[in-house]
Amino acid sequence: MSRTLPPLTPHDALLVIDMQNDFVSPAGALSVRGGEEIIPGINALAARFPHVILTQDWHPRGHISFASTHGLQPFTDTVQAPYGTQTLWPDHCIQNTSGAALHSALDIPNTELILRKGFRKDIDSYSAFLENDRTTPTGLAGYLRERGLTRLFFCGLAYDFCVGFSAIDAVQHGFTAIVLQDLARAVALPTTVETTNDRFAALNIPRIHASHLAL
Ligand code: VGL
Ligand code: ZN
Repeated sequence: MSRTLPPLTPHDALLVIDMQNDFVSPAGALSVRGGEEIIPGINALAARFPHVILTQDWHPRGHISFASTHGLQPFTDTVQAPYGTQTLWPDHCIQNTSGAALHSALDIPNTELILRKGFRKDIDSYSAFLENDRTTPTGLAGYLRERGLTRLFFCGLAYDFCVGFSAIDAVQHGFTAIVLQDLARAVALPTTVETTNDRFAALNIPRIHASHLAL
């Protein structure tokens, strides 16, 4: 755990991952435990960041990642997609539904970009950079590069899926990534949190608390 970090610069961006009703609300379709409690901290941190980018999971009906599409069970069943094993989820974040909307308590007026991902019916996308086929780009790397945003701080949901994959891909695209552990919550399927922590460690991705950020 890092204790101090250099102060923020104009090259720093906060990426707020998938703070949508279906993940955040206890009654959401794919509710992540503790999702609501990180909202105030995210709002407060975002207000002090020079740049803020939000992501939105944005699936069509019948999406490949929905268990219902295959007549299978969410969380435990998987399918073999052309790109490999795809975990199956409850129907969630369907385009233009209230479940896909950003949570109403999220209050980040200085948001510069809302990036939608997972909109291709046959490819899921945990990462904000690369879809689950690991080859289809979302365009975010080019956007960040063109804007000179080089150091990226990650918070939101879910720690072990979209936050984790995004931070890892950020490093693999040449960006510096830092994860705000206290401002993220996990789905926590068996082994997913451990696997995420191991991958962060292997790539030297720091996990810090927002209070350790010298703003
Ligand atoms: C996510 C599972 C399915 C996430 C999105 O935001 O972490 N997890 N779709
Ligand atoms: Zn999804």
